[in-house]
Amino acid sequence: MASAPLVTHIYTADPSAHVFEGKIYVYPSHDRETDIKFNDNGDQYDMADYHVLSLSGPGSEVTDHGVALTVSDVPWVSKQLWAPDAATKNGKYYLYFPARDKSGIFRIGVAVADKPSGPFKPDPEPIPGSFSIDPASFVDDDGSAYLYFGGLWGGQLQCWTSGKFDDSKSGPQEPSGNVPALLPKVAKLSENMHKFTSEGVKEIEILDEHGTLIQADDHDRRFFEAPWMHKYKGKYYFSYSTGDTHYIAYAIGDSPYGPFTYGGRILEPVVGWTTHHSIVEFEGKWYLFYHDCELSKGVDHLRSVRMREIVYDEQGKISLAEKQ
Ligand code: FUB
Repeated sequence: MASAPLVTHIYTADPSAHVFEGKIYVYPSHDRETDIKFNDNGDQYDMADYHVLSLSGPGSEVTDHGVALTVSDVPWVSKQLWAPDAATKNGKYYLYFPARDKSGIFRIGVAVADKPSGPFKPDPEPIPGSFSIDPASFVDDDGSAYLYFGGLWGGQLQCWTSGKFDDSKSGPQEPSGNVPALLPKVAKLSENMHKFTSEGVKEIEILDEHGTLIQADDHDRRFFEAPWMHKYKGKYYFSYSTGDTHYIAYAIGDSPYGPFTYGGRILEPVVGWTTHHSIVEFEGKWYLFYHDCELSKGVDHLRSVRMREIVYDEQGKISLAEKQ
């Protein structure tokens, strides 16, 4: 059973949900109409600002807090404000967002606010050492904060295999054959949440049931984009989109750095090419936030955010709750 879009007055996508100050706040991309032709590089995802949504609980009215950050506010950005996320620490709220810099390379920026709804004031430069797309923040029980990121094809993760940006690998390319798939990334955030620590950027290993890295040709299970981290009963759940096979999958580990063992799928393909989600606990129940293109009748870059309850079985396996 599909849920209703959270809002219908604007198109929204890539929902990152958190409980802040007793309410659910959702940090989505703000999709807009464009004449840019669809391509596998994602040029049609030409978003220019962010709105923050909030609701006091499932089924309640959703507030659109208006523009929280716009492309012209950020000196280093040229275009494409893609999937953001937010975190809180030290009484402040931090918005993490990917965008192309003036040379067309995706970087990740941070912007700060006093309230979860913003408005957010961006740092003048991207986070040093950041690259690719889809930042997802996670603050562990001990206060340590992490940023997960990465996305293939238009997200440029494959351009960084040598440690330097290689433009010849731009576009819909990735390794193939029986070699390990490209791995998503994680970096521990500094105490002030504006930088990566000196630990630098690490790779997130996703293993199959035999303890072997998921292979590049295994498009049903390999990481593509949309990383998310949540913790359930002391275990770390790393979930992600499989891109061209259109699943939301997850893998379970004992540390925020992994390794993670593939656990299954949370969401089957939705209407539209992309799929992207977040998972959050609210008042003892767990919810999946995701998007699809039903409202726009299948236009891939005009998406709408929805939410559904999820449940865990005794082994910690996730499924959609039957009754919504
Ligand atoms: O919204 C633009 C891109 O589409 C996101 O960064 C990806 O995760 C995909 O949802």
